[in-house]
Amino acid sequence: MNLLDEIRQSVIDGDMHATQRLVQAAITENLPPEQLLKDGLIAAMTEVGRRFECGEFYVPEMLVSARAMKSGLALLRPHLVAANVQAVGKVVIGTVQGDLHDIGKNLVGMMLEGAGFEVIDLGTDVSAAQYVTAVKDHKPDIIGCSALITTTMPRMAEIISALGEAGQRQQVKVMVGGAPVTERYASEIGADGFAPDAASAATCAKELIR
Ligand code: B1M
Repeated sequence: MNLLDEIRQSVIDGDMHATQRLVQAAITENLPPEQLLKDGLIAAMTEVGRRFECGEFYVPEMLVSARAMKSGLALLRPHLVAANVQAVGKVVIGTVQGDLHDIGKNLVGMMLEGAGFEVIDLGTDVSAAQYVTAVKDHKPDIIGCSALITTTMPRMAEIISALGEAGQRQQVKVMVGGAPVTERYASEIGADGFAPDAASAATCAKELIR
């Protein structure tokens, strides 16, 4: 196995220490940072997403892989910046106001990073006004809203209205998700994209910016 194969395998195995060691070795061997990102970390998370979608992996496996990917990305990031490698897009993500559930949202954020997006995480209990400010400050391609409680789902519609009132609706795509959210609800409130899980969130985000 070459170094890139080993990096991919370590992420798929969720072996954070091996990922760090191998990414460091690849950096020392002067492998191009962009190749390390695309053919190493992103390729591994694409495979993790595929395994999740076909039922081979479950949330715990996806979490440990995402943690390994993040640890490799942390070592690689300064080299990506130095080499001026651009993210594929920018996503501002958060859990909507009144809702403190963040496990799924964090997983979505990690899968988006694994797919090459820059992710700005606003945390939980995020108001429509905070989204509007974040769109102004960060100019993302996509905003992601997560809701886990049926009573907090309407906050998503309020966020979409607030973006319209602030004249920002044409600037950003809105992706929604969370256990009680459905494709039908997403379309009723005028969201651009819906994903039922973290793996498909990464696919959906890529489609939204295409
Ligand atoms: Co809460 N809780 N909880 N809880 N909790 C639920 C959601 C609930 C279904 C439990 C139940 O009653 N059976 C219920 C909601 C019922 C309803 O809405 N009708 C509930 C309730 C009622 C509450 C409280 C009100 C309880 C109380 O205090 N009386 C309270 C609310 C607090 C608040 O938010 N204001 C509360 C509190 C908590 C804890 C703090 C204890 C804890 C959260 C810890 C944390 O997140 N840091 C908690 C937990 C853990 C749960 C359950 C057990 C698990 C949620 C979870 O993390 N799932 C949950 C019951 C359940 O789901 N079985 C429950 C794992 C996670 C990986 O999945 O979040 O669905 P999920 O994310 C998936 C997809 O949905 C999707 O991708 C993710 C990964 O594949 N996805 C997106 C998520 N966001 C996305 C965004 C996208 C795209 C996809 O695009 C942007």
